[in-house]
Amino acid sequence: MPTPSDESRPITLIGAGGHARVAATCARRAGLVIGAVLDADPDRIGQVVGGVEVTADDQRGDSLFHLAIGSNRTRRDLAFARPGADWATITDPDASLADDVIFDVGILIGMGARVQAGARLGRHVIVNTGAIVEHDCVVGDFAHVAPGAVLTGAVQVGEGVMVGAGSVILPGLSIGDWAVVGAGAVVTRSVEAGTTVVGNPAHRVEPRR
Ligand code: JB2
Repeated sequence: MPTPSDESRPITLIGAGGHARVAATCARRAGLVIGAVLDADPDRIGQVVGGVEVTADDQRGDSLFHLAIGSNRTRRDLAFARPGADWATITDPDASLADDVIFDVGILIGMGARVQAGARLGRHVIVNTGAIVEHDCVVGDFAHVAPGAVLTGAVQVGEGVMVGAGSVILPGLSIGDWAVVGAGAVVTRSVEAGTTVVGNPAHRVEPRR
């Protein structure tokens, strides 16, 4: 497993939206070099992200990449589309990490985020600005812990889960794969895979179409 932000090679960011600007900021603060920023949207070509001009998507195979896109499904699809790629983890220097955190690849840990003892983070996870992942939590591949969200101890977050901004998940609960926890929710019971919960205490709602 890589240690966070230990790369000296330039990183190619995939995506050039708001999340890429966050990733670029954290990377530069961590002393990492952004070598290229790729976007599939022609309207974004020529914009500047992290001091680098955005260029068109390509299939270069020799780079170190980071999937800088907020959509969990898009990060998953693009990770599978580049199976042999080398993925960089970006850790903001103002994040706090326990010594024994286990990291998979391609993770972003934002400004002021905290990840406590015994936590495990899956591949291409986002622990966004000021989020807290407490002791012994497991965060599944492609999940996003949005700004200010709190996973209290020993929470199990499945693959692709969106943990909304400012939400709180009480200790020992499980959030099933691809579930969505709405912003500000207080989750007091485990959440089934693929469902959306909102409110305090959190209750299930039909997802917006
Ligand atoms: O296959 C692709 C591809 N698919 C989408 N290749 C490349 N190189 N780029 C791709 N993209 C690009 O990701 C889109 O064309 C788009 O420019 C970018 C995603 O930007 P967007 O502005 O849609 O959102 P974001 O992912 O940067 O930020 C979202 O998620 C964050 C976590 C927003 O909701 C933010 O508010 C949020 N903080």
